[in-house]
Amino acid sequence: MLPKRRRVRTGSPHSAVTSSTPPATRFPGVAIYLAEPRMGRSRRAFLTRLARSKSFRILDVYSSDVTHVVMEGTSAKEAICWQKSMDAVLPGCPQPALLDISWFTESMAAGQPVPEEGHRLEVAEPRQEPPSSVTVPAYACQRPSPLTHQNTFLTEALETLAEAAGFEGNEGRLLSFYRAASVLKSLPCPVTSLSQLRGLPYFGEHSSRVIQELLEHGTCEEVDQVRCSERYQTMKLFTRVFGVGVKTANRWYQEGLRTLEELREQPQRLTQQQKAGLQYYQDLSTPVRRADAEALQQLVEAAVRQTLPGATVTLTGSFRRGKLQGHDVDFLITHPEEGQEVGLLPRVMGCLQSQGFVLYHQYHRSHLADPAHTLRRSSTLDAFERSFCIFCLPQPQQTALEGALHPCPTWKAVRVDLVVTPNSQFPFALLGWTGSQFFERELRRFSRQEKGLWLNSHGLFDPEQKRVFHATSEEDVFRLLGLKYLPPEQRNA
Ligand code: DCP
Ligand code: MG
Repeated sequence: MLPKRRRVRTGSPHSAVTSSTPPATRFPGVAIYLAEPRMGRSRRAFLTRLARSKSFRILDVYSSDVTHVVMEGTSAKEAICWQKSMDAVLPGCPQPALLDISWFTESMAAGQPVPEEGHRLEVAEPRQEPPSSVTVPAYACQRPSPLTHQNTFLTEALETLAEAAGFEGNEGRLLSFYRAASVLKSLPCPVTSLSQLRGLPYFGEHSSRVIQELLEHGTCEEVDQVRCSERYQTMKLFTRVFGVGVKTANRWYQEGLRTLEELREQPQRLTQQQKAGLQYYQDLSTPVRRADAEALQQLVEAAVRQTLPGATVTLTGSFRRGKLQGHDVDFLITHPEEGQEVGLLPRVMGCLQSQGFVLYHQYHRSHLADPAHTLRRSSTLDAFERSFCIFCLPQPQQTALEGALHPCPTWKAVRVDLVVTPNSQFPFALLGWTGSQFFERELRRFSRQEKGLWLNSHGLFDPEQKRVFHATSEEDVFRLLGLKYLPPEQRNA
């Protein structure tokens, strides 16, 4: 393990209350004892100050008051031995929870005690050691990435830095942080020590330093600074507006704009899409729930059935990967008989509009005159017939009493993407629109770099042999690429 850092940070616990004067505590049921053996005295003193600055109760001496014993770099076997020796000194003492340092660092980051599950030193075997002994394949499409994982606290920090790099147009840095975060998402256990990163792909000096700081202090100064900065907050605010990408947000920022009100005052510089985005900003920045996605699926299915019997509607995007919330709802429409789908979307939109479900939509005609052309361009943008919409989704009716107590709006604006694909391209479109965005990026990179093939949402192309591959399912596409099949819920890279 790398040496622990001992630098003094602005506003850090070094400047907080001294260990001899414990302050008022906010969590009366929690009295922590930091067991020193592997921790070292100065680190223990640092962690004590950190915890007290966050109003946790830390006991300097082990006693019957202790409810939580925290250890670092200690196996469960060693922890139990330690506990037995304490029991010998203080017989009859109630048994405290024996916890790994990961419980402590997560609690510090959360500002309150987190659940103990997953942090207990209770197995009569050595602590689960490094995923560094776990082999992690280099591409995200070669490994399962479940929806929930063990390292959220670390991946969120790395993803903030990736996002900030994206705002500065620094693609290399963005990818480095996303790749490192994605590796952590696929690990079977929480990272509690830097040594566990050894041998993992994409952990360079910078990402490792961020993880080290998070593990030692519960926070990372660089990440905190980014999150608090005017630049990051404004770029986030602007890029959340429907129709605003990083380039536009950056231009507005450089021109001195900082708020949505300032944007609204200058309608002449906004596209129709951005105007709609601002108009419904509040609703659109509220996560869409799975129940909303299912209600929308019923609306879209009814309109599609009415317009073209036999046509199918498939929910894609984050909801297909099992997420309970998303920023929009993505649907893929096709018909088993190739050609029947041509010109379908304007008719479906007309049907939905006549029922009052469409607040805004932008229709894109298909550019599929030559499907192989889109592959030869190796483009990541697809050329399907599609509509970027804002739907007016009726909300469940309230009873009179509920309405009187907590009146809720009767409808909600929701972003919806409708994409139409010819049946022969459906497996590629389904794979391409299921995501995650990073997973797709990795899949295309793997195809190109490892197999010499170009993949996008229209198909798979061999540029040397000038050959387009056929597939009838997603499983076929994985097989063609020589990859083990990953179901949608394992593509949350
Ligand atoms: N997609 C892609 N490349 C892009 C944009 C999208 O590969 N530049 C694919 C992968 C995405 C899918 O399309 O998962 C749907 O795009 P969304 O932006 O709707 O992303 P998600 O549905 O995954 O997430 P969210 O919950 O934010 O909507
Ligand atoms: Mg989506």
